[in-house]
Amino acid sequence: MQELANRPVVKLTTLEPTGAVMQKIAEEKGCGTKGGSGKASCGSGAGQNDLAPEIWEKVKNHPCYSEEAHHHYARMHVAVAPACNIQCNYCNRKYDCANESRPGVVSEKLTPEQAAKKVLAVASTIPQMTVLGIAGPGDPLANPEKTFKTFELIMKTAPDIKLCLSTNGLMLPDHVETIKSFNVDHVTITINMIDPEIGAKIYPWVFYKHKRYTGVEAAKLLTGRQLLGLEMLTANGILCKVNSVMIPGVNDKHLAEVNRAVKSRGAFLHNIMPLISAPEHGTVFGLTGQRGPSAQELKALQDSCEGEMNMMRHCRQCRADAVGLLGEDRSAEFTTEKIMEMDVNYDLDTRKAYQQKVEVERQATVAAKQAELETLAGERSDIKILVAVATKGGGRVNEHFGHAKEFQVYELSTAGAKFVGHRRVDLYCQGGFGEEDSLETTIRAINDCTAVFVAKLGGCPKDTLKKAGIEPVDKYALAFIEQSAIAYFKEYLDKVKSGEIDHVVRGDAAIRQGALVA
Ligand code: CLF
Ligand code: SF4
Repeated sequence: MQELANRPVVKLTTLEPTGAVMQKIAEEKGCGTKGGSGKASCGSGAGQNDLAPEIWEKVKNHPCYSEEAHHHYARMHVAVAPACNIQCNYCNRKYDCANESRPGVVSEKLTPEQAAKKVLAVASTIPQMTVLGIAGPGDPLANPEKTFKTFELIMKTAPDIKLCLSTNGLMLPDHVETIKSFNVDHVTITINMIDPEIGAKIYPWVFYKHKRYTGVEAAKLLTGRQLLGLEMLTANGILCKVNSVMIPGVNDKHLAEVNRAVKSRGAFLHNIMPLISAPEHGTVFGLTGQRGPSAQELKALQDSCEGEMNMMRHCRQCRADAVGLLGEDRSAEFTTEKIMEMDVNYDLDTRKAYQQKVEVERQATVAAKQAELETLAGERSDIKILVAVATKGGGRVNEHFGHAKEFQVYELSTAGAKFVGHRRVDLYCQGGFGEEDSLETTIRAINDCTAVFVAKLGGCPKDTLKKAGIEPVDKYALAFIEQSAIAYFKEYLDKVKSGEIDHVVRGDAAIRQGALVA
């Protein structure tokens, strides 16, 4: 602890990109523009061979910072930070909403002591839980005492768990030293704009040093503090991810500029997320009918920014009390009432042994993908297709169609299989019978996909999917996703070449907005 507290903190005072310094930081992180392509070599899809060893060590078990890790490792959030110091037009902090998965929603607020107990309970039940994040329901740095007290308790009782923080960035420059002293290696800043005129359409007010700012003045203050905080963190060797909410007609065209600005300041990863906006959320954007992007609009923006920097595409826009693998939510198993009755046995050796087994499975996934990729060697084709996959984790096709709450989407090409997103859906299976309305929303959600891989599905959804032009595929049940996807693509190409099928360019798909029907 003393040793950590003595680590020097680099302070920056300029808001301008710091050129050579930032480039060096970026290069040390594998994020630079080496190779002349301008393409960053870090990011969500990057594996062990793409990153410097010290960076790989930091990201390898973090489900948000490594796409590969998110199939195998879990995170949890503790809702210890209720207050916020700004207002975003897409936010409404809600309590007791079991069916909603979006930031700001929680079922119960916790004290730091309750949070520390919860972490031990989860860590002993879910040994692959490697990261504890504080992400609300307000802003962690608008509640610094509660946030840092929680980190302090967890550092003492569960030293193998990585600490993570997600903030709007307003108070970040004031807390870099403390963040560093608690060994918080991963910080996310939500940056939706660097142009205050655009910011004024997203943030009605900002509360800073006992004064309320509005309009352009508020946005100017916020963007200055966010970029300064980012510079200070990266200069101190802390991995930073930037989250941006894509709001069509407001900041969608501007986010490429944001991408360049955060890259030049050493951000490790950029996560552009769709606006979630429905009237029932009670947000300004929900009530004014501001729409979110379609699946293809989001992908096009992420693709265009990927030329500059690798993009996170597996974000699930988690609740502030989420628990489990990204895409599953086990928070209901860990209410304060249930934790009190639990027999908590936090054992470091048991956790390590379990994680070693997870690593063996993970290596097998990677090896199977590599082997399958060789079958595409020498193939020449511009064809790209998307496939949706029903999975409950482990990198395998292991979920029934009717039980899927989301589908993972992979883009297949001669370069292999690339994770490009996920689509939330309503449960089709409603206790023994199929829900036709859910099937329609599922088809809308994966309408841009050529096929859907499932562990099992019934005759009725099979026929409806086929009619919609989506091929249901259950022959890869329990197999590795990427290996299966590459094998499917090879067959697809062969069929197109032989004239057995025509390649069809699929249309757009809808991103789920409302609460889940579960
Ligand atoms: Fe939580 Fe955020 Fe840490 Fe992850 S979530 S504080 S970096 S541990 Fe992850 Fe959830 Fe997306 Fe956040 S999927 S909302 S990016
Ligand atoms: Fe909500 Fe977070 Fe925005 Fe605060 S910073 S208003 S908690 S989304």
